[in-house]
Amino acid sequence: MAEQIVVLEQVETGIHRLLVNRPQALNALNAATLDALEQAIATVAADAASRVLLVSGAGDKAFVAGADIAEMQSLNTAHAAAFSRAGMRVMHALEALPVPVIALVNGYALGGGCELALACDWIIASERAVFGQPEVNLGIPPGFGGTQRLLRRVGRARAMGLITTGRQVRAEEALAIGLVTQVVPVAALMDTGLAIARTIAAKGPLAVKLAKQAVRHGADLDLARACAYETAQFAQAFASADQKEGMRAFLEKRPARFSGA
Ligand code: DAK
Repeated sequence: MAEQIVVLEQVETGIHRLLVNRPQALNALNAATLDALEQAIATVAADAASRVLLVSGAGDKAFVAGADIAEMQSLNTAHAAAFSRAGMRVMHALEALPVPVIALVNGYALGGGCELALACDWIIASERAVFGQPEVNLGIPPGFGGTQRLLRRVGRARAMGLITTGRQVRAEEALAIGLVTQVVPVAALMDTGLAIARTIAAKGPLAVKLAKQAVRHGADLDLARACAYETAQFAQAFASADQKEGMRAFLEKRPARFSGA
């Protein structure tokens, strides 16, 4: 059987890992990979038992080295638009997942690969991670939301500097500018992601989802509207069994048994 270009596996109850699996091309995103990613993300979205998604790349050289340049080079305008829409759909779908999504980046995360990592809620990097938006070297600007998500993650001046020069940054600099939240040895990357995933999976599932929505939507609103949104999310939690169980368990001095309802 042919190797799957995208592998979705359930690592543990509630914890999925999405693996981009084209190591021979440094996991570059071609149209088939984007389609497979879209399907896999839809599977996670439809799984009510899902709690956390980890995203990584196969092999030891790259998370994802970008959109597939070999496939892109001969695109006409119509195909380029279709390719761009497919990439945008993947990034939006990933970002819109109700559960936290963590990118585990080892090696190159360039162009569309950096954009894929940016569409995740946060990024944990190995010491060998390298980030960049080198599209200007190819005569194109970023096309999968990189100008907007990098801007929101690291600020305007830093995003502008990285995007217009194509300069690549290593893990330590990525940490210093807030592009990643943590840098760990290569061998510890998956275990670090799993440990965080387990911590999240043990919390009230509905509370985690409501909090994620508030952070995500609130980031694009002014403070007053964002706080009103948070109030609505907070109030919604009080219609849940999880809120009753969480508070009862605290008062009874025992661990909570959340159902996600
Ligand atoms: N696409 C296709 N193949 C790639 C690739 C890529 N992005 N990156 C690497 N590969 C392939 C190489 O061609 C090579 O294949 P073979 O020659 O073995 O067949 C294999 O992976 C190993 O790569 P190297 O031999 O180059 O490995 P090195 O260690 O020497 O170098 C590198 C690693 C990551 C520094 C180098 O491979 C590199 O510079 N890769 C390209 C990085 C890059 O420029 N990435 C950005 C791609 S542009 C759009 C929407 C979005 C986008 C565009 C349009 N629309 C609006 C339509 C997004 C654009 C991008 O992401």
